[in-house]
Amino acid sequence: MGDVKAEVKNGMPGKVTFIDGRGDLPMLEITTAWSTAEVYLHGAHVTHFKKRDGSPLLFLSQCSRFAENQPIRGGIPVIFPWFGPREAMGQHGFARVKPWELKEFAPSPDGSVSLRLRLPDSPEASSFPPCTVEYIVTVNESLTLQLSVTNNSPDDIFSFENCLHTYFEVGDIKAVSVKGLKGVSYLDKVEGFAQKTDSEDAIRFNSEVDRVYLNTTGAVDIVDQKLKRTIRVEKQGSVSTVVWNPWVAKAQQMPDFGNEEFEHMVCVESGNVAANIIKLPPGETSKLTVKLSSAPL
Ligand code: TA6
Repeated sequence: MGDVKAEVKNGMPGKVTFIDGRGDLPMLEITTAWSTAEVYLHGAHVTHFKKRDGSPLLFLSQCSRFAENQPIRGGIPVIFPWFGPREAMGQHGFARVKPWELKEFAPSPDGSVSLRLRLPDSPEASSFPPCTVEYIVTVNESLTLQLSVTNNSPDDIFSFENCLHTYFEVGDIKAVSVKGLKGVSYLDKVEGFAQKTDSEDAIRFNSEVDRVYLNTTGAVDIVDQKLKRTIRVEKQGSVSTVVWNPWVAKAQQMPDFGNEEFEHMVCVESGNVAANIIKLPPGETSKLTVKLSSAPL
């Protein structure tokens, strides 16, 4: 394992260090002038991002597993090629439990660091059209993620869902409001996928929330009165936003999640799911890009 540095204008080189992470899974530790981040090859999973002067942006469960074929609980699970349950194939696709290949890492002249990862072929992938799936993680003052899928089939349309299922760290869920989804229609999973339209200025949390917002391309703000910050989620190539907090009962049902941890996380996820499923023609590429940034209140 080792370090890669680069001479940069701002005097602070971007650095990538390869280490054995939790569960001895290969992990890349990234340091820039502004921030630190951690990325596991397992699931191409970003588990940590923190600005020098701030609190961690991402929530990671103390009870998370770090093991082959198991999803990591927290950070940014990469959901592909399906979202939610699928008969005999498990929940939320296979990309999040596969070891991805590191194709490239580049500290760039402005001090940012980018990683490019590729999802290797697998038995599970054989029931889908041939495709190339890559993920670029860029770390600087903010965290930018880009999931691209190219349909390599000569003549089949590739229908798939994708989602960056981000877990954000919050000070106290009861002091959090999520803004940017007023007027948007959603499927309420807590009420059997009932179709609704959000009439509230902001989502507030005092019970389980599990909503799939459809046909929405706007940015979402997570306003945290306890940590005195706003996290902004900006996206391109995504028309669905999912908002989730398991609250008490669901938290107790999840073996890889602490009973009280629902108080310190909220998921705001960006992708294309349910009725927004992607239908990618042969030879074409779809790109899902998400930029995560934060600012003091
Ligand atoms: O994105 C929200 C959701 O679909 C919830 O319904 C809940 O199941 C969550 O994902 C976590 O799923 P997981 O398979 O990681 O336990």
